[in-house]
Amino acid sequence: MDREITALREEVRQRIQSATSPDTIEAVGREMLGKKGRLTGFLRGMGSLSAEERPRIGKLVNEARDEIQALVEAALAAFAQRAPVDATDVTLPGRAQRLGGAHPLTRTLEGIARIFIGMGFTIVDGPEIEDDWHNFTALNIPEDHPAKKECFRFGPRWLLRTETSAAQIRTMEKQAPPVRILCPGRCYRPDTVDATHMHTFHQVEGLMVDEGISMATLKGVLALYGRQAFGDDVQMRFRPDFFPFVEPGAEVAYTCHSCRGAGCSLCKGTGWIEVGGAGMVHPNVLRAVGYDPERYTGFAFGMGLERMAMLEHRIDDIRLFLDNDVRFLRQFA
Ligand code: 2NL
Repeated sequence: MDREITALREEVRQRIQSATSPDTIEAVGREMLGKKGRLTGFLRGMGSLSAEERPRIGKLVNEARDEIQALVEAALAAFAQRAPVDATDVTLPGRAQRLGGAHPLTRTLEGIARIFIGMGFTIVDGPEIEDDWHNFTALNIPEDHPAKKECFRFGPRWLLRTETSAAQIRTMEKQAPPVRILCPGRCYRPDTVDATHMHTFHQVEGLMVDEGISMATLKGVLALYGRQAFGDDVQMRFRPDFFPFVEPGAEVAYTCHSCRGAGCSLCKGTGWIEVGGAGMVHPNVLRAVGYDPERYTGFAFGMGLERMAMLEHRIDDIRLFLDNDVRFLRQFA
């Protein structure tokens, strides 16, 4: 019995030392000292001892009980003193919260859209997965045109739109003139990627169709846009250009907003910045959407949103817009 009591004391010492929670310590206390506890069991078994043995063993059990009780209490007190691991240090300064911001393309688009909204244009969107008819056929693009091969196709009918004109065709199909819409959106072309070409890019196209719309209306609207976008003293230049969906077609440029026409690195010394193309909507396009070209005329224009943002911020690589590297994006937020 002596040895058993000594072993029990040793076991308690070890278990309390390795205990990781107050609950475990209390459990050890109950296991030893409770009503049916292992140490209490020795007291019950004392009836079978001789009269000489009884006081000696009784003393041993009492000593063991006192030690276990003291160990349990000391260990519990130590736990109570220890700071909880997840405690909050209320004296630490708070973590700074970083504010997000709009993507530079979004900001450039907002600047363009605000000007056209001011002239009565409505913003319209369309699907990025288009069919051959809306993306090409309705736009007077012939079946053998190379552009029809320069696109991401899902089959003979479906493709990723290569321009936002398709959304404008859809608007005209649904709505009779007058039409005055601005169509910004994501477009896709399988171009070889470099600093100025990206497979995924954005266009902003505008369309105005009504009775009596002329090349003069087009020049008036784009001159007004130029003045509001680049300043009152800006000059606009129209040069003949060809797009299958317009006739006549023009390339549109403004005097460089950086050097005011004197020539600098932004305009490559020419004094002019080309921002896009425009023209009078081709009668075949009007017919394709069910408009009578004898009654209605219209103009359309298109510009590349990335190019506009690159000119605005002197960004030299179009790929940055899709990288979503915060070190780039943060500079515009
Ligand atoms: C450019 C040139 C252009 C159009 C887009 C258009 C749309 C319809 C009908 C006729 Cl629905 N035309 N869009 C017209 C001329 C030029 O874009 O350089 N874009 C980046």
